[in-house]
Amino acid sequence: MKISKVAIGATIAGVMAVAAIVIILLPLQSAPITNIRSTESCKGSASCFSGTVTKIVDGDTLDVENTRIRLALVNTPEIDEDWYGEAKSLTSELCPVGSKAVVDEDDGQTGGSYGRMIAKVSCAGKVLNEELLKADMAEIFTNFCATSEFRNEDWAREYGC
Ligand SMILES: [Ca+2]
Ligand SMILES: [Ca+2]
Repeated sequence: MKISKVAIGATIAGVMAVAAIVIILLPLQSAPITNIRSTESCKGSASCFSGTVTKIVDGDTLDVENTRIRLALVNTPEIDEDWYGEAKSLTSELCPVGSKAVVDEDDGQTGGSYGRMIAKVSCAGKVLNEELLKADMAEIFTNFCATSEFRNEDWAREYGC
């Protein structure tokens, strides 16, 4: 009898110790990670993250946390073309270096483009891809309408997809 009581006591103590460890460790396991799928809206299952804008390369290309991003479905003028500077300035205004951007990788183009991730970028709630089209600073890349994850979004359809 004595032995079994001791055994029961030891078992209860053991279970409580394990429970305490689980309770302590659970919050650590659910600590936030860089993937922000649960808190911000991203489409598909490819990369989705938020981070600081670190460089504006040109109107349709920028670095977010040192990942080079090529905007999906839009094309702004190259350095030797008219409106190059204006398009780059608009991107700098909407997504200034140091501000936060949300990057939603194009699930239809996960292969990227020349080492750049193809994505939809949002800054302060505005979709950069859409704003460039609205301001007439970019053309829609109709060649990629068939493959892009974003082809059915209002802005893509409105400008030619
Ligand atoms: Ca996506
Ligand atoms: Ca371009």
